[in-house]
Amino acid sequence: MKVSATISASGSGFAPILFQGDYAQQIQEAARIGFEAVELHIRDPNRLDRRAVLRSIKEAGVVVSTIGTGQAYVDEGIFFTSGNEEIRLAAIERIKAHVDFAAQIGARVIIGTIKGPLPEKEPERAVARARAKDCLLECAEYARESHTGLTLEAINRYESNFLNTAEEARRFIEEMGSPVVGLHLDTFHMNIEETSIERALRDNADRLVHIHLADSNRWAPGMGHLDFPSILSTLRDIGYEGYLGIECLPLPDGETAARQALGYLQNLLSEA
Ligand code: LER
Ligand code: MN
Repeated sequence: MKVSATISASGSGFAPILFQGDYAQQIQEAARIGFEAVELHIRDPNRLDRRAVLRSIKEAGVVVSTIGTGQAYVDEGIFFTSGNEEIRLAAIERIKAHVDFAAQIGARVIIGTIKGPLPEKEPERAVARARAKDCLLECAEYARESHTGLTLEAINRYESNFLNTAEEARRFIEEMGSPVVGLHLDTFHMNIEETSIERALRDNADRLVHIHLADSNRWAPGMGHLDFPSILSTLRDIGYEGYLGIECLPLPDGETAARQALGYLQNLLSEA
């Protein structure tokens, strides 16, 4: 299990990111602190200086584990469940652009908040859910053709009313039946939604492809009251070999949070 640092351009409404600013510089900074992998949160890959990012990844010798895509929803309002076809098509095109870049760098593409919210009542709710499934299936087929994986993230009820628990996300993945969509869990959301974080990890081990780590207060692991020794030993027990993406608030500042997360987790990982 390698620890991956979240990086994003500054100025997004999405806050729990360790390194914010110029991507190429922040990749160097994450590597300098000791991270072997990075998770790039990108609003629009078509507006990114991809060459500079590719150069920086190579120079820093880091792997890109994953690409976060939620900023397109938070900052631009495009999402899969929308009743407006233009908005749905824009969300699909955006994810396809992420897949193109991810295929180039061997990363997985995260489907988190871009899935969008559901209306409160039926029958509109079921219609929106089916729209999300169709959009995701189209993206999954595109990803499959370029040998790229997608991760579907369960997100807590205060941020989304669609796929809150590991079980709900897992069932949605199974209904879709695409081999390239895996389950993505996040300890911050799990702390709110799951009866037991460890049990949810065990029950869904066969689908788990990515995990975000943050403590109970969304500060770096070790700064709240989650039991990370137990969480990591469960991940080890279930044979999880993916990345540990540190998606936490950059508090008291990004570098301190990054050093805290990495030092704390490396210590736990070395106690095999
Ligand atoms: C949202 O809170 C979150 O956890 C992100 O990973 C969504 O993409
Ligand atoms: Mn997350």
